[in-house]
Amino acid sequence: MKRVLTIQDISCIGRCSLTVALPIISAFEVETAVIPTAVLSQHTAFDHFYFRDLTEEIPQIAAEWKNDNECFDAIYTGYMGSEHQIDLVSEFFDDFGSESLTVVDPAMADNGSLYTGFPDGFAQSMKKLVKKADVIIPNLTESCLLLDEEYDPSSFTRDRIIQTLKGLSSLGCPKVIITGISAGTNELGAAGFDSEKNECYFHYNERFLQNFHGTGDIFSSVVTGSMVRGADLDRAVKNAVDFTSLCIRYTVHDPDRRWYGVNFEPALKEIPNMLP
Ligand code: PXL
Repeated sequence: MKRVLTIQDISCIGRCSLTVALPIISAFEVETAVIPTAVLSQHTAFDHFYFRDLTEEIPQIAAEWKNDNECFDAIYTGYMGSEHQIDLVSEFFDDFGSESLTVVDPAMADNGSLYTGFPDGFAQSMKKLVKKADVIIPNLTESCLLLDEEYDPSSFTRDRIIQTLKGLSSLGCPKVIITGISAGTNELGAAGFDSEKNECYFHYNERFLQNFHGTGDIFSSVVTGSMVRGADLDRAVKNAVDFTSLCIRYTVHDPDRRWYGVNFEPALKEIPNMLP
């Protein structure tokens, strides 16, 4: 059985980060190990939350694992609780990542702004991790932050998206996926660039009126599960777009609960059909 390690926070309520990565990657029939980067009562888009940083635990966990020569087919990182934590995870990649597919979701911003609690320089720190990744999965806001560009959603024509994919790849990452792009008013999807094949992929599905929280983490979990089970980038992007869209379809009748994440649970049964 393949084995993934995912490093991100556990938000006790709000269906994001570990509470979606674990069930989704497990549904790919992949063993899923975790390092929680922080414990939150609920994610930071709620107007109040308790936050307990777990940065100091990371080197201690790593030391135990080094002893046993633990290794992983993939390491997938998401929300990081602090800049120091990014440095520790970057060291973790050096120690454990040489044989692994490294997937970095620079989960730090959306709709033009950084998530609550992150300092202005956070994106500069995140670049260090992006440079070490095999696959990165930013949304449009995170793409602009990583490239030090202004965020102007109306400027994202197909050509600009291709230029952005290539710009991100030249930071040092061979495969790039940008999420949350649209082809027209009724479609929402993602674009991928595989620099080794010099190919771009665009996949879209239905666009819903309401935005729901946590969909980026669902998307990245499906990309990781798909790739570790042998899907190429094109297939992984299609799986993630279709699965995320299906989850939203199961949730649209419940717009008042948008901060509680999407109803991904009834969609899990589709995962076996996504394997190559
Ligand atoms: O879904 C991204 C995410 C993950 N973890 C925490 C968050 C967010 C986005 O707001 O606050 C704690």
